Amino acid sequence: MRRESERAFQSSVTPSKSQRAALIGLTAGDRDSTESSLEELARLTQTAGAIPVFRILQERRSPHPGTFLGLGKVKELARTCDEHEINVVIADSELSPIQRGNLEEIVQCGVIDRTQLILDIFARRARSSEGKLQVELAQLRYLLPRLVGLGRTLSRLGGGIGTRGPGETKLETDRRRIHRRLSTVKRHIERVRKRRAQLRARRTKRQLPTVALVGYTNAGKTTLFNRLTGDDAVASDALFVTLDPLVRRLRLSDKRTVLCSDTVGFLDRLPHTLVAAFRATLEEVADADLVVQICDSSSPVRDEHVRAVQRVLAEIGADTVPCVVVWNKSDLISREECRRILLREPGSVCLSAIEPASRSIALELIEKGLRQTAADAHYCETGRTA
Ligand SMILES: Nc1nc2c(ncn2[C@@H]2O[C@H](COP(=O)(O)OP(=O)(O)OP(=O)(O)O)[C@@H](O)[C@H]2O)c(=O)[nH]1
Ligand SMILES: [Mg+2]
Repeated sequence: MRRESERAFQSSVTPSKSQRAALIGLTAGDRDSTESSLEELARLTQTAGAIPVFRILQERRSPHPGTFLGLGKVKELARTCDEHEINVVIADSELSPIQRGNLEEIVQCGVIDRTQLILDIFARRARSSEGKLQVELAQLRYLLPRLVGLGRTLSRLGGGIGTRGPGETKLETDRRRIHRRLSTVKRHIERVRKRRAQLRARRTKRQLPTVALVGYTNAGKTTLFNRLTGDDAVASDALFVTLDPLVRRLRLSDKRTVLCSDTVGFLDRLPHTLVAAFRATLEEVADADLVVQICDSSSPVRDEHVRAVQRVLAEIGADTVPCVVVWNKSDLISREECRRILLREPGSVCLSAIEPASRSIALELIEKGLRQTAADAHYCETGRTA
């Protein structure tokens, strides 16, 4: 029997280039960080296949309970949307069903929020059945409490961004069906999770240490992974290119073999439903012997990115795994800036994963990190085969 939501995935229409988006956000004073958040929302919008046409940022301590932006701003938004022939408004924070419904009435076009946009991108990117299941779980959990508010949005968007996945068809009219589907998906994921745990246990038995590359989306994880392992996984300037974890063998200079994994990128305010749904994938990270955190040194908000990654690591229980830091894309910053970073963060390295020389720098860092781990945990002498 074809599954309801599978059919929804397959029938989703790729948004045409003509889908035009307006971005809206609130700032409570720190304008710089809100603007960089809107900048990120614009990149996410492009990743989802739409064109971010204009942005409205309003200074407000808290969102208007009925319309998110204040009433005056909403009127301005409606006028500008009309002028620019906007098809979808995307809010930088989560919207309540009431806010969404009211905004749609006033603006007369579809309205989605940041979480829905990210879920949509994940739905688009998921390739493996495991990835698809995890995205579906996140979507169902997001949909369930919002069924009332979503009806109008879904019909109005007509298959554009934010409409991918379950919810387009009869799902929203039948909570029981969603619940049933939820438990089926959870069962499947549990099976995947057990299989992964068995695989990990087998690796542990073979005494192969694992190294997990983590970092903000677009930091260059896959580029460095390819450089280290000689693989040719897809690396690209779009966001969330990697969703399914990849594991490859990596030979260290002392001839030891370790397993290196590349995985889904993190993001500031990554929807909790997604983190929870991707738990099976992210357990790879929590179980690693060493985490290599890759940061884009050229990003003007690199410190925020580092903090966001650390928050997700804590959320998945990986914050106690020994960690080394790579400042990537050093070709885009000055030598002086590199020196400043390294002074502030001793033990980390600056490199450029697109340059061949980065391989030995990263390898040395990983070897040092593993030696440290070994020293701390009597790595070689004790318990890995226990
Ligand atoms: N200039 C420069 N660009 C880099 C460097 N490393 C990666 N890139 C580019 O940055 C973009 C993102 O690289 P990826 O390796 O796909 O990044 P990722 O962290 O795997 O991204 P996701 O899987 O989407 O989370 C690509 O266009 C790379 O070519 C670097 O050292 N310097
Ligand atoms: Mg990647």
